[in-house]
Amino acid sequence: MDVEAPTILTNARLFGTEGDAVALRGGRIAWVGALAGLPAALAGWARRDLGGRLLTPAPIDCHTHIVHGGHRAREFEMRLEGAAYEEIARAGGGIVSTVAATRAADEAALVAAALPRLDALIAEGVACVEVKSGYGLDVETELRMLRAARALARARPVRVRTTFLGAHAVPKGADADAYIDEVCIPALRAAHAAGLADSVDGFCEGIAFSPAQIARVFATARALGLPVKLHAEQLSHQGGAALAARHGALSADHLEWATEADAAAMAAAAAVAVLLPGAFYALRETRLPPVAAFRAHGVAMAVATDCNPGTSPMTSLLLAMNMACTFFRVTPAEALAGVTAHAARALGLADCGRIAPGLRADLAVWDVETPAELAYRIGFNPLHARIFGGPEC
Ligand code: DI6
Ligand code: FE
Repeated sequence: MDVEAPTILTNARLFGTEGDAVALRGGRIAWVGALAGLPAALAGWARRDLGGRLLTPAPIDCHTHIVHGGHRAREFEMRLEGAAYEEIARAGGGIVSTVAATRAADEAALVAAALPRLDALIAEGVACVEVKSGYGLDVETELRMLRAARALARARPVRVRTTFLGAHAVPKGADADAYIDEVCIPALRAAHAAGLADSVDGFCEGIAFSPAQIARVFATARALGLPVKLHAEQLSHQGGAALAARHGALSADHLEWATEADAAAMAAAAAVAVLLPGAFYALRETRLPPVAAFRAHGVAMAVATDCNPGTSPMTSLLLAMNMACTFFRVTPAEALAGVTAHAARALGLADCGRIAPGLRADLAVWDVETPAELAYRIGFNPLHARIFGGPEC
């Protein structure tokens, strides 16, 4: 929907705030309220009647790996034949097989491969996507992935936040400690120097990196002034959530093996719990993230696709919402807050994710009557219109 000129959206059902009208100007939300109380100064603005449709903040996918080479359909078949994810990873498949495909792709090829995935997200109204590196595992390819991610924001009307994930896997034949010190940290410094990283992530897991190794990456990130986040407690309990909390992380993600104490530590650090039900589904996990503990301790919960070629080849945030409800028992309203306000927090963004004056006019209009309808249907996209505030606003 084009809203270049000052416009008032009327007859809307608003999610997360009172009123039935929203005024937009210059890519920002100028006013929110009941049309009956419209300020006189706005009386002459153009109006657009939304016909009673639901108006929400545009969804934000706050955890993706959409930039990568190749695919892992063969690994999918192997898992169906009984192989475990960790087994495949230890045998040289898994993440490191995507590393080979990513190293072989130039920047244009990475962008071309990512665009259909990005377009699928945009088709569901998504206005902001986080994109991680982590399939290069050498300085040159990690930076190329981040450049490709930045290029996506020039190719489509969408905002991209980049995350350096050099500590994603140990390259074939390498020593984990040596890799962290000799490749990962220098790559992080180079990415920062080139202005390519908005935040820093790691994979704290038995098949990846220990809390001590991640702590070295985090120390560098903090010294560079970059916020951190962490893949934590996905396949086992390693102490990643507590580590993330100690480092003031924006978020800890996955968290199936997180404990009540982890929830308390995350609450104290105001870290968001990013739930990734696509990976839970694809790996046929049974261990549930401690949603009740997150609620009890007041930990904000976000929901994301984790779109990646191995454990979550999913490009639907609506489906992630449905899975978060069905598998994890979050409520539909929590799922919607999880892809809007809490997703923004997980990225450290204060200018989007809510319908409030001054924020970006990144909005989605849905052909539904209630917020619950968004999470309830499976494989159905009720987006009526998407409003993107623009790259510069
Ligand atoms: N956790 C994930 O879900 C992805 N990375 C990670 O650390 C999986 C990445 C992959 O298997 O390619
Ligand atoms: Fe991930």
